Amino acid sequence: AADRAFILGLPKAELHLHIEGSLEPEMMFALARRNQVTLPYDSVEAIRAAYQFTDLQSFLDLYYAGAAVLQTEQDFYDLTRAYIDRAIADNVLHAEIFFDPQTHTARGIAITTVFAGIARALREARDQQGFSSRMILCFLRHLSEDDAMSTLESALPLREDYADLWNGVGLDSSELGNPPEKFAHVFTIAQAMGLHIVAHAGEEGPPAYIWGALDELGAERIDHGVRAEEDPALMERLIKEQIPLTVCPLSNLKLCVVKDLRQHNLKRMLDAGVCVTINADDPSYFGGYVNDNFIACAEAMPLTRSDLLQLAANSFRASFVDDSQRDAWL
Ligand code: ES4
Ligand code: ZN
Repeated sequence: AADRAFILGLPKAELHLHIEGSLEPEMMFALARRNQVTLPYDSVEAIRAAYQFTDLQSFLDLYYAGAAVLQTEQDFYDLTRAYIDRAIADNVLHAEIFFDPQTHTARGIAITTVFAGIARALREARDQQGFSSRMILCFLRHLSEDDAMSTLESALPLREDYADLWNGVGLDSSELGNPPEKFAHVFTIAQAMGLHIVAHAGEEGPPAYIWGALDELGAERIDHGVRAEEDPALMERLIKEQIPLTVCPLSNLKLCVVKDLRQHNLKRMLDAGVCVTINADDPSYFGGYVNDNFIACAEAMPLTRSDLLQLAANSFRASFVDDSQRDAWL
């Protein structure tokens, strides 16, 4: 049996968490009612029953539809507040939270509404509970680079107001057919602005997309990256440069990236010396928060206490906080 108490007791950082993917069916229902949005489901159970995915796109279709209930600053606050409570329950001390402004601005929601709601919850949790966090603005790769550029421009005036939280940009959504190179220009500008860079790569896409994320976008961490194992030269680079992978095991299982967690390569990559971390991705859709991911891996692989300690340490090592903060956690 998995070392549940040991996992719960491990202080950890979460580095791959889409805030829109933490929207639980109960809140989706409540916000739909509050905002007079009609959902194509008549119960919370019906929503959960619909969460059976065959690949990334089959998930994204429901994820974007669900996000339509998020409309006001209070909605984004409530969503973030609920995530923080779950994270604190899992002994997460620090979270770097992805958000997808384009999912909301495309529906006429102002980007300031999105920033303000998320940030109010994060600052309140910092001040009242000592919960540390950052915000990573993600561009949707199924949209054009021009659209990403307009999004970055619309966020620019918010840089000072959110300097305590917003320190990075990322790339998510439909990977296949949307290689990193498509966004080289917007990431060059973001990097010149002093923002940290991450990108989803090697989830469904080939190792070439991981090379592209590193060399064309300047990614400092790779989100997922599980297909790196297919390319020995890439593995060598990830190990030599200690480029972190934010792996999301239950996500990989639910999206059929792997058939069974016993076949997942997380433990092999950890043993090879890759800086692997465990994360929840979209916990409401994939059936578990970060500790559920740790427990499922500990049962399937299995992981030793030393592996679990390494994974937790890696999460702090890979975080985008100042060295003094990082050293205090390690
Ligand atoms: C995502 Cl699992 C995953 N992959 C790519 N983009 C995403 N957005 C939210 N979850
Ligand atoms: Zn993700």
